[in-house]
Amino acid sequence: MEELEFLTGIAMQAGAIALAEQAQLTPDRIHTKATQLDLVTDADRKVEAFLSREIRNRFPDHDIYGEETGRTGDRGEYCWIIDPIDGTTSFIHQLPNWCVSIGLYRRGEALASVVYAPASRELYAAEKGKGAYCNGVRLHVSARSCLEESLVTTGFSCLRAGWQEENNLKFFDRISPKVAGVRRFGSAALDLCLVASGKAEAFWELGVENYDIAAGELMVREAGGQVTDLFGKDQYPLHGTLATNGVLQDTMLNFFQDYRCIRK
Ligand code: 2AM
Ligand code: CA
Repeated sequence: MEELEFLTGIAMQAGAIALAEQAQLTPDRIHTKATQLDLVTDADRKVEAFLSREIRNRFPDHDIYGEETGRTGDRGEYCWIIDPIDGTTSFIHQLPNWCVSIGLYRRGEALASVVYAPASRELYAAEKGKGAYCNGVRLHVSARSCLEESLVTTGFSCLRAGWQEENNLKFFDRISPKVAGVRRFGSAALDLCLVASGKAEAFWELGVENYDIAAGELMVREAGGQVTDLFGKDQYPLHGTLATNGVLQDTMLNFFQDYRCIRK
């Protein structure tokens, strides 16, 4: 698919730009967004500007929706959803758990996606109906069905957004004793890739946005997994997000029976 080849190329170039920026990141290049905890760097903006420019040049009729600049274009058929750096806090702290995440959608349906983690040189790519791959190797979700043997990942974007009630701590407290381990890496896109890779059995989040999961959700589905909201329906990420190997979807959904969505 022409678009996936293009997507792979620009994601790798974007990753190289971000990696170079990370090496010379200084406090004056870090800024706050909605709150003191919500950070953006010059690198996020530079990478998004690069990706938007490349996409616009190649596909002038397509819409673009990016974390830092919002939506451009209103044709509504094709839309490229960009998270220039997913895991910005890790990026700022010189940790490796961040990535460039891009999904191509047609009328709301994911067609192709790429997640590139430059620090580990992992390039995840998926195409609808054609599978998901990491550095060319086909991905499959894990077959584990026993919750006690399962590794799950989550995040606390809701705390960063200042949620007082119905935040993720309740579910973290509930799920932690029932599984082999909970990991919190700080990048929803990479967490979804871990589920797709069969390294983690599940991922849940309450407060992430479309651009955090736009690429990773196709990765999970093309690797044989399942993605729903926390009610088991398809209103994710608005009503929370749950991705599993499929086998554990209902088991994990049981933890959220009293979940109340406070987002509109
Ligand atoms: P980011 O690094 O691009 O902000 C961590 O739990 C995950 O939540 C990351 O994917 C992070 O993406 C995202 N996240 C954290 N706070 C967020 C916010 N206020 N809005 C959207 N996504 C957020
Ligand atoms: Ca993000």
